[in-house]
Amino acid sequence: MTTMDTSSPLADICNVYRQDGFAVVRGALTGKVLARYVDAWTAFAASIDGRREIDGGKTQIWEFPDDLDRMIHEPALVTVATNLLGPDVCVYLRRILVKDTTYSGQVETHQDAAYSFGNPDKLLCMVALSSCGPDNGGLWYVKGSHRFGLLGQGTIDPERFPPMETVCPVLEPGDVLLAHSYAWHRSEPSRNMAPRVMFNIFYQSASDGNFTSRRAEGRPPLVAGQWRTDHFWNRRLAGKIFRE
Ligand SMILES: O=C(O)CCC(=O)C(=O)O
Repeated sequence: MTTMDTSSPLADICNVYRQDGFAVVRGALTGKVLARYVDAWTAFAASIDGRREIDGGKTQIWEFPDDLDRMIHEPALVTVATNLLGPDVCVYLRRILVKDTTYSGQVETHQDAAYSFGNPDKLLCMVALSSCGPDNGGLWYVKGSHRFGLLGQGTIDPERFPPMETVCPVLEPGDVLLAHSYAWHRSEPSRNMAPRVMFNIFYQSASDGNFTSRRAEGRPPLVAGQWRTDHFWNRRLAGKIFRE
């Protein structure tokens, strides 16, 4: 397994991201900031008491309190996003991806760009709120796979492509896995059922007003710069755009 240089400055991390399609920022959130989010998750998880929607073969939590949602504005994350996407950045989606004793299944190799809308140049941030690794169903990414561009929906068979290394970065709370929305990834069943909690934010250029949110939002949250569009579409609340 490839290990990342934990002392890389942001520029180096961005270069690894461009080269491999993913990279890790160690300790992006630390101290009281991190503790606030971990506590907010712990309180929220207790309040929903294991009740989760299994959606698309995985546990995705789309609705959660503002004290977790606030993470989309964290300067450490927004700084990475502006470095990779330019000065004007908004949020395409945010959700919490969980594996634990309630759900511990696997997700086959795919790319997220095939399931999202608007500009595919989206930056996925997976902020670890627990330890995440191969033993508890962590994410495996295929190095360089983003270079094949948009392949469409469904399971991708890496055997049909030239050999590429697949790695499962081990994350500790506060670490962030960055990934391009073209990057192929999968997750294996949890072996030890220890909670694997990732707060997942998709950032995109603020020239793109497509988004998906269950909140009553007319436009996605702007986290840096200014709007570069006045066309907004919340796929989840606004419904289908095609006649059947
Ligand atoms: O939660 C997981 O293990 C996988 C999630 C994922 O790959 C996705 O939603 O694109």
